[in-house]
Parts: sequence; C-alpha cells; structure tokens
Amino acid sequence: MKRRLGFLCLCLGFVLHALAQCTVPTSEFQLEGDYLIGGLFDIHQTRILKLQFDFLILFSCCSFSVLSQPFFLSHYRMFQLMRFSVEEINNSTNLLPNVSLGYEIFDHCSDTQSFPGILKLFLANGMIQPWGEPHEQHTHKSKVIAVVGPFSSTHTLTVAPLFMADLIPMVTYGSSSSVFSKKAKFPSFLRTVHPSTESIEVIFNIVQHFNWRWIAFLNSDNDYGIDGRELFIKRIKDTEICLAYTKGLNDNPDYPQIFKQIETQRIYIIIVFTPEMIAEALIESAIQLNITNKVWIAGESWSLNKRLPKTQGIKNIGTVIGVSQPVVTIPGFNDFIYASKSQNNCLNAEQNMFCNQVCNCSSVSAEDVLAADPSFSFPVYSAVYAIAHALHNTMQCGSGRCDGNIKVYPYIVLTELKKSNFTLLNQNIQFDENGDPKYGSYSIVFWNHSGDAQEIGFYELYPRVNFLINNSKIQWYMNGEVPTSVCSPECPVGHAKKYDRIHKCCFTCEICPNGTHVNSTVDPYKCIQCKKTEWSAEGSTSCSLRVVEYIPFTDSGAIVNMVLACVLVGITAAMSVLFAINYNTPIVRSAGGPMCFLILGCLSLSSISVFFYFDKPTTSFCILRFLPFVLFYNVCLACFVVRSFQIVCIFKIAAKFPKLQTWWLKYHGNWLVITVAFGTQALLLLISYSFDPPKPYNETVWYPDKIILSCTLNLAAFSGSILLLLSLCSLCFIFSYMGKDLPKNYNEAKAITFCLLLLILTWIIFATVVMLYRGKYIEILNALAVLSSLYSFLLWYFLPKCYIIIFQPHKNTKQYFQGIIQDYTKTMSQ
Ligand SMILES: *[C@@H]1O[C@H](CO)[C@@H](O)[C@H](O)[C@H]1NC(C)=O
Ligand SMILES: *[C@@H]1O[C@H](CO)[C@@H](O)[C@H](O)[C@H]1NC(C)=O
Ligand SMILES: *[C@@H]1O[C@H](CO)[C@@H](O)[C@H](O)[C@H]1NC(C)=O
Ligand SMILES: *[C@@H]1O[C@H](CO)[C@@H](O)[C@H](O)[C@H]1NC(C)=O
Ligand SMILES: *[C@@H]1O[C@H](CO)[C@@H](O)[C@H](O)[C@H]1NC(C)=O
Ligand SMILES: *[C@@H]1O[C@H](CO)[C@@H](O)[C@H](O)[C@H]1NC(C)=O
Ligand SMILES: *[C@@H]1O[C@H](CO)[C@@H](O)[C@H](O)[C@H]1NC(C)=O
Ligand SMILES: *[C@@H]1O[C@H](CO)[C@@H](O)[C@H](O)[C@H]1NC(C)=O
Ligand SMILES: *[C@@H]1O[C@H](CO)[C@@H](O)[C@H](O)[C@H]1NC(C)=O
Ligand SMILES: CC(=O)N[C@H]1CO[C@H](CO)[C@@H](O)[C@@H]1O
Repeated sequence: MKRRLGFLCLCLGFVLHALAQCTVPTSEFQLEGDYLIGGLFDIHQTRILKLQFDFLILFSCCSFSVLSQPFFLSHYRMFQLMRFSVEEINNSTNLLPNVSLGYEIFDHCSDTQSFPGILKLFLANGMIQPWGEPHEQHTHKSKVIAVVGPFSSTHTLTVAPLFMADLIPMVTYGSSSSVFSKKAKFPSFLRTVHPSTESIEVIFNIVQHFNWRWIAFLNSDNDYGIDGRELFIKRIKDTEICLAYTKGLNDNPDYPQIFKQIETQRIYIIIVFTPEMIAEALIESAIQLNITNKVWIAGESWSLNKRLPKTQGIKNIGTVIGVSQPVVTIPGFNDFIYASKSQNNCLNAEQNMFCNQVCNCSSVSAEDVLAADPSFSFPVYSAVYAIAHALHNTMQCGSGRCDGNIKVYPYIVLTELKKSNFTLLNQNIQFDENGDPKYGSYSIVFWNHSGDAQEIGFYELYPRVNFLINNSKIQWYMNGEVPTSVCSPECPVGHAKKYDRIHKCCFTCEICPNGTHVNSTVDPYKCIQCKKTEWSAEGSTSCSLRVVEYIPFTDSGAIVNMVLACVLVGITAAMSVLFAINYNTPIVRSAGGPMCFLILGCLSLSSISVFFYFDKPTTSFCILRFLPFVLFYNVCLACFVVRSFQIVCIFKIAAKFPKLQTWWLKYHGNWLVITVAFGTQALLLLISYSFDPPKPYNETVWYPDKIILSCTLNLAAFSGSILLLLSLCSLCFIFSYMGKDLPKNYNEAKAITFCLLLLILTWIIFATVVMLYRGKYIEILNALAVLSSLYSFLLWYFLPKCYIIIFQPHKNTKQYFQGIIQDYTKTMSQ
C-alpha cells in the first residue's frame, strides 16, 4: 500500500494523427505482438538553432518543421532492418514458435525531446510506476522486454540510466564509446558494435603499417569523438607516433583556421573520428578550401558513406582510407524493402501514435534505401536476433512450442542475453563479460577513383587478431608512392637525435663525434662512448676494435738493433782483450788503466736493455728496459767524470793544490767516486721502482684506431735517477771542457767532450721525436738512442786508442808522451 502511494501516475498526451484522407502510409513504427521490443533510431535530427538574438528556440520532434530537419537515409535503412528482422523471426518456425514479436520504434530525433517515447516503453496499462519493484510480479505489466538502440553514444548516455534502473536490457547497434564497457555503471547494457577501443586499434594499426608519425586527429566534440581521441592518445603513448594536432569539431567549426594549422605544421595524415554528418561537412569544406595532398583516415561511422566518394573534387583532397564494418548481405532484406514500399496501407485512425513515429518517407524509394550506407546493418540484425534468442531461451522454447506459463521479465531476458551463443549468417554471436561482441571483424576500405569504398584489407578480432592491408590496391594521390608524414626526417646514419620541441617526433640531428657511436635500436638519442679497446670515426653506428701494435722480435728494425747490441758486446770484448795485452803501454794507462775494463764492461751490460724494447711488454720487460742502462751507464759516466777530473787534476789542480792530489791518491778518490755514484743510483732506482715500477701501458690517445703497447715511465719517480745522470754528465762536461786546451795529441778530454756532445744530441733528437710521434717505432728509436749513447763512447773514445795501439805503436811510448807533456809545460810557463 505504502508503495502504491508513491506511484506516480503519468498520463502521457498522445498526439493523435487523425487524418481523414489516406495520404500517409500506415506507421512503420509499431507492430503488435505477444512481446514487444523497443527501438530507437535517429532518422531525423533536430538541431538547436541559434538565432541572431540571445535566445534559443527549441524544436521538439513534433514541431511542424521536423520534416525539414536533416533526414538520415542510412539510419532509415537500419530502422527498416529492425522491422525486417522482427518479421523474419515472426515467420520462423524454429525461433519462438507460436510466439509473436512486436515492436515500438521511435525516431530518436533529439537528445532532449525524445523522452515521451522512451517513457512510453515503460508504460504498463497506460501508467508509469517509477518506484515499482522491478522484480515484483504484480507491478510490471509492460510488454517491452528489451530495447534496441539508440545509435549515438550521447543519446545512449542520456537514456541508458532509465533502462538500467529496471534492468531492462539495452542492446545498441551503434554506441561505441568505451564508457559502456563499465558494467558497474551500465549493468543491463549490451552492444553488437565493437567499442571504439577496437576501431582506434585498427586506425593505429593502419598508421603504423604505413609508418606515419605526424598525425592530426579531428573528432566530434561529443561523447563518441572525445572518447575516441582519448583512446587514441592512450594508444600512441610510448610509440613513435605523435599527435601533432587535435580539434574537437563543434556545431560551427572554423574550417579555414583548422586547415591552416594543419598546413603550417605540415601534417599529411588526418584521422576523422566523427559521426557521418560532421565528417560530410568537414570533407566538403576541405574540397571547397582546396585542401590537397592529405591522407584521410575515416572512422567506421562515415567510411562507407555513399555520397562523399562521388562528390566532385574529392580526388583533389588526397586519399581516403577508412575503417569500416564488413559489408554483410542480409538475405531477404531487398525483397522485404521492395514489398514494404509497394504497400500503401491507410493509417488506422485508432492507432495511438507519437509524432516521432511518423515519417513522411513516401518520397524515399526502395532503391534509395538499398543504396544507402550499409554500415550497422549486421549490428541491428544481430541485436534483434540476440533478444529473440534470449526470449526463446527464457520461455524454454523447443520442439515447436514455447512454455506460455513462464512469466517473462526483462531481467531474466538480460541474463539469457549475456549467455547468448547462437549462429547468425555464419557468425557465432556471443558477448563478453562487458556485453561487448565477441565476434566480428573490421574491413579496411579505400575510396577508389570510381567513387566506391573498395575493400583493401581486414582486421579480424576473433579468434585472434589478424591484420592485413593489400598495399597494391591503394592508389595514392602521389603516383603510387606511399605518402609520408613526419615532423623531422629520420637522421642520417651515425647521427643522434636531439629533442627539439615538445614532441618526440621533432628533433634535430647531430653527428656523433669520433670515439662514439649511435645504435638507433638501443637509444637513438645518444652517442655512446666506445670502449677503450675500440675506436670509431665521426658518424659511426658501431665501434671497431683497435689494432694492437708493438714491435716483434722479428721486425727488421728490432733485428738491426739487436745485431748492433751484439756487435757492441763483441767489440767491447775485443777491445778488452787488446787492452789487456797492451796493459802496460802508456795509451792504456792514460785511457784509465783498470778503469777501461770497468767502462767496457758497463757498456756491454748497458746494452742488455736493448733486447727488452721489443715484443709485447710485460712488467719484467718494462723494468729491464730501463734498469741495466740507467744503472751501468751511470757507472760509465762516473768513470768519465773521474777520468776528466784526473786529467784536469794532473795538469792544473796538482800544481795549485798538491795536498788535494795526495789526498785523492791516498784514498783512491777515483774508485770512491765511482762506488758512491753506483750506490746512489742503485738506491734511487730501488726507491723509484718500489714507489712506481714501470708497467705495461696501452697508448690509446695518440692514434684513435690503434693501441700501442708500451711501458709507463713515471718521470717524477725517476727524476732522481735522471738528475743523477744529468749531473754526472754536466760534471764530466765541465771537467773535460776545462781540459780542452791540454796538449794537442793528449786529447782525452776532447774525446770525452765530443762523446758527451754526441750523447746530448742523441737524446735531444729522441725527445723531439717523442714530442711529435708516438707510434710503435718509437721503441726502435729508443733502443737506437741507447745504442748510440753506448757506441759514442766506444767509437770516439776507445777506438782511436785501439788504432794507435795497433797502427801507430811509435806513439805508444813513454818518450813520446813525456815529449808532449814537456812541450805543454813549456807553453804554460811562458
Ligand atoms: C513472412 O511471411 C510472409 C507470409 O508468410 C511473407 O510474405 C513475408 O515475406 C515473410 N517475411 C520474411 C521476412 O520472411
Ligand atoms: C499457438 O498459440 C495459440 C494461442 O496463442 C494456441 O491456441 C495454440 O494452440 C498454439 N499452437 C501450438 C501449436 O502450440
Ligand atoms: C579553390 O580553387 C578554385 C579554382 O581551382 C578557385 O576558384 C577558388 O577560389 C579556390 N578557393 C580557395 C578558398 O582558395
Ligand atoms: C510528405 O512529403 C511530401 C514531399 O516530400 C510533401 O509533398 C507532403 O506534403 C508531405 N506530407 C506530409 C503529411 O507532411
Ligand atoms: C556455443 O555453442 C556451441 C555449439 O552450438 C558450443 O560448441 C560452444 O561450446 C558454446 N560456447 C559457449 C561459450 O557456451
Ligand atoms: C572501385 O571499387 C569497386 C568496389 O570494390 C570496384 O567494383 C571498382 O572496380 C573499383 N574501381 C576501380 C577504378 O578500381
Ligand atoms: C593484392 O591485390 C592485387 C590486385 O590489386 C592482387 O593481385 C594480389 O593478389 C593481392 N594480394 C594479396 C595478398 O591479397
Ligand atoms: C677526433 O676528434 C678530435 C677532436 O674533435 C680531433 O682532434 C681528431 O683529429 C679527430 N680524429 C679523427 C681521426 O678524426
Ligand atoms: C644495436 O644494439 C643491439 C643490442 O645491443 C645489437 O643487437 C645490434 O647489433 C646493434 N646494432 C648495431 C648497428 O650495432
Ligand atoms: C508465424 C507468425 O506468427 N507469423 C506472423 C508474423 O507477423 C506477421 C505480421 O507482420 C503476421 O502476419 C504473421 O502471421
């Protein structure tokens, strides 16, 4: 009782068309039956007209001008398909035997003005009971068990809550907005058209197939278009594709402005995701504005448009590719249309009709209907059939009869609808948990030169995704070449991208400097440093291994050096023998006597170093490269210091400081100096080697494509040794220079000076070369410098003495020497 008090009695005013004359055919919008299916089709569309003044005029669907509102032939075709489907089911003996289906269809001409019709669907005994318990037996009397439609997502969003409240199944054939997949919000919603998620996926696949990157997306400024844009943006995230321009097209878009922006951004690919009417206006204005050389990607709502492909000038705008529903021929439909158009029954005056259940469609011929855009035919057909099958299952029909005692409630039909599993025209109709179709595919069409939408590929969704485009079927506006659309052209090989603007598609290219490479599969934005063992030229995509270089023992330069070292050892040995034989001759004594053997021995030992300049350096090689030479050459120098000092001493200092001479002789000053020099050098070397011993080292800086194996030499650690060598050298030089005016033939000092000059010259030349060249041959030069230092003493100091011993023995006598010295003292005392 309480609930009944809350009942609202809503009496709907019917607009009764009591036309006396038989001018209007019988309404195609109604059919009596045991059970009724509601239908909502946008055959006309009312628009809100904006007048000059600041007020609006609302046209209801019933206003007289309704007939002058845009009439959609394709929707009229869908409407006829529903009528056909119901009749076919009625005629069928298998499906719903002895049960007649009827329908109540409304021209859903306006989003806001269509409610009277919607409410009529809830009507039970001429009353609406808004608070009625939907499951209660007594309350629900309406014969409407389900609703087919409406078409557009916006309309569906508006009316769906009314049906959801009573769990009346709604099966739409055109609302593809992804929002309807949310079952929490739309529990009794199903659809026979794929959600926009899928058609956006197909568009995305087309864009990717042709490698387009720089895209414009024009959508209608409504639920369908905005949803499509959002899905597209979500889909191209983390891909190479950039959305360069997007615009929601409202009632009165500024086309010149839109196209100007597209033109200035040099976008060649335009996705148009709008209802048919907006797309028509857009394409027509594109033709009018002389827009050329574009690729237009049509959404399924207008890709099979019949009028646009035949419009004059359509060829100029470029190429149109579209995503469409596959064209399904529905057997018997043509006969039905011809039959129903030839009927001209008179309107029954008793019939209760709404004004939006009238269509002055007598002027529309059967041919017009059949030639209209066939999209959404199968969705309408399958929607009606799904409801019929659900009803069939609800009533437990079978073997030619149905159980008439079973009460049919919409929510039971809904349960059966969700379980749908039947075959219709070779398609297995099923719904997934969101009420979206679990069958079907898309076609990909191209508007060819004869003004037809030619199928060029397909996108199958079930049982698994299968995508194919036959490129050879497309005739591009640019003579067969696939147009490209990029913000910045791909970088040349070996260049890294550098972000330019906010889009990842826009970049400048920078060549990778030498020593780096770019691998565009890994990171096209970065020049990666090559490894130490690799090198690369400027603009490389990979690094190459460096060539490892060193002088092997078999190198001719190495052989020459080693032979020279051996010869040196041989010569020193020979000289030692010669000197030993002539040990007591004045020449040998003046050359230093026993010291000669020390010098010659040290020269031989120094030459050991030469052998370690070749082959791959190891730590021991590196140590032995320097150690023998520095240590023993140090002794040689010390000997020469002593020798030159003695010469000067004998002739000059002895005269002035006799005490010094006796002290020198008494304590064997010469050996003392040599020992101290040797000890100091040995100590210095020990310190520096323990601090930082020479190590093998790969020279990579000097030549980018080579690794030169050499040894490190820590000059700071070695500075002590070198300083000692240098100071010995200087001392030697000073003493020998002091003796340069000594007797002509007694030219020990001159020989030493000359040797020292040669030595200094050698190392200056070597240092200069090192400044300019670090190739592998530097080791040969280094060995040569060592040999040259050794040979200079051998050749310029010892060889003349050997010559005198062998070839001028008359000069090798005490008398001869004393003569020279007497001559000298005479000149000194003058
Ligand atoms: C239904 O049956 C009637 C007569 O039995 C026939 O005229 C009509 O064409 C059939 N309709 C369909 C859609 O099969
Ligand atoms: C068909 O239905 C009518 C009533 O609606 C009934 O009288 C008739 O017996 C039924 N026919 C069959 C074969 O069930
Ligand atoms: C388009 O081109 C036609 C001739 O090709 C010209 O008459 C018309 O003015 C052009 N329209 C625009 C908007 O440029
Ligand atoms: C139906 O349309 C035709 C022309 O399209 C028109 O002549 C006729 O008056 C219209 N009928 C009604 C009832 O509006
Ligand atoms: C649908 O029906 C077919 C047979 O008609 C059956 O093989 C299949 O398993 C059914 N599928 C589901 C999901 O029930
Ligand atoms: C255009 O497509 C239609 C339908 O596929 C086809 O019949 C026609 O031959 C095509 N025209 C051209 C020029 O390819
Ligand atoms: C693509 O179309 C051409 C004709 O336009 C046809 O010869 C070719 O076989 C087709 N290729 C495929 C894979 O279908
Ligand atoms: C590598 O680059 C450096 C610095 O830009 C340049 O000095 C050198 O000559 C280059 N080397 C080669 C092999 O191009
Ligand atoms: C880029 O890197 C990948 C993976 O590291 C590698 O397989 C490929 O060969 C590289 N490309 C070039 C050109 O080096
Ligand atoms: C078998 C059956 O019930 N057929 C009916 C289908 O609906 C038409 C009206 O459109 C009736 O005339 C048939 O009798």
